[in-house]
Amino acid sequence: MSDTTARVPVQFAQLTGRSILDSRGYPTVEVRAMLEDGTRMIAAAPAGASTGEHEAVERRDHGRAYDGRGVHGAVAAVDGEIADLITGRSWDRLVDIDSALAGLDGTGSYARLGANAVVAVSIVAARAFAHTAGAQLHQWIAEQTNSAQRLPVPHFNVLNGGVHAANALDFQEFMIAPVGAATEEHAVQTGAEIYHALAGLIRERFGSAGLGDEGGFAPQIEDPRMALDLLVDAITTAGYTPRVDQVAIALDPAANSFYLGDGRYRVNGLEFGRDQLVDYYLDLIGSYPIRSLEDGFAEDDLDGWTAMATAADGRVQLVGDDLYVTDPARIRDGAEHGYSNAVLIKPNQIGTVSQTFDAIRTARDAGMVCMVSHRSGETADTFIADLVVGSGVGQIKSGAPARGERVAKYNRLTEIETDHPDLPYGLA
Ligand code: 2PG
Ligand code: MG
Repeated sequence: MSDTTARVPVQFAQLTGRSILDSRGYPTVEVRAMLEDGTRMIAAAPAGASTGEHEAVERRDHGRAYDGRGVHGAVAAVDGEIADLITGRSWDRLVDIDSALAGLDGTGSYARLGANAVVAVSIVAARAFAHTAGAQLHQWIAEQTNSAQRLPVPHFNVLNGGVHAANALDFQEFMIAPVGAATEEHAVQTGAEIYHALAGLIRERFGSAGLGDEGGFAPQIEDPRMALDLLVDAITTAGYTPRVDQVAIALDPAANSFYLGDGRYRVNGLEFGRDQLVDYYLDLIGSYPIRSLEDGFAEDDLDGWTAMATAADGRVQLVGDDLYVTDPARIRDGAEHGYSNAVLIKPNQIGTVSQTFDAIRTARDAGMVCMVSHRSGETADTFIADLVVGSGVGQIKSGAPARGERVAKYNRLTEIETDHPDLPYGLA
């Protein structure tokens, strides 16, 4: 973990954990802190479903409750060992707390304390440092990461498939990105209007559709092209222009979930070799206004990543999510090998806020861009909204423009814009 500049010391009087429900109705960890001056703050851990093999490890109880997904062990770690470590002394820097957490855990993956406990503690600590410095969280993050603040292009996940939905669509996420909007407020309005137009089209064509975990619709579609046609129609119906510099499309196929091994994939009932999958993606990119492709290949199919990067030759943003798991070392390696030109940033994949800052710095130093991301299991915590503005990376995905846990982030972005109308909007 790299160094950050010294700030006013923070003293925690109390640190406690609690089990709360996430957006899927499974337990997750909430952490409450009280500072010596009596100020209280709170943070909660999100939870993924399509997780990368190398992510920091959540601690689950594996008992009878909640299908084994209880978090009482993780909460007990916050109330016990972690509170003992953090309370009753003063801390100069967040990185000191985060390093101490890594040391206390001792596993290198937070498997012992639980990454779900650690990330919530680290986020609450970040809030404490911002508060003590008298700064808004996004401003404090800008200072810590030495960034120019920017309001990001939201990538609204409006059609869901893969492991996030019960339909037959193999690709996990079909997103719309109002790249050409003038402001965050306008971007949010654009996303919501297209979402409503899409609801109408789906009602007309399919009668009804379920929802996926991220609030996007999950109609009974199998063919990714049908989903893309729906998106283009919805964008036009809502009165916007489907174009990479206006309302663009972004995909997260999350290819781990349809990887057969040995460079082979199954999409829409068809089997593809890695070169055929490259051609398939290039064909989609040529036919639709797609600006971004995340996890188009499985995390351990590095030849697939290389083939795609070579063939795309910078014409599209290629985002590594499961590939990098927000790990600075993996990002560095990806940059050296040229696997992708972009990195997905999820604090709970790596475990602490300081390591997340490192991941962003590493990507930036390597000339890669970043997109900050929620998880499919979320809470009302809005940390990632401040993270994306403060780090100035210019892109976020937080699901559909509907459902409380998703709009909490978008509403926080427009709140920041209301308070700071001078901040620029758009891609970095
Ligand atoms: C992803 C994420 C978030 P999950 O694959 O990018 O959209 O899904 O949180 O299930 O890993
Ligand atoms: Mg992903």
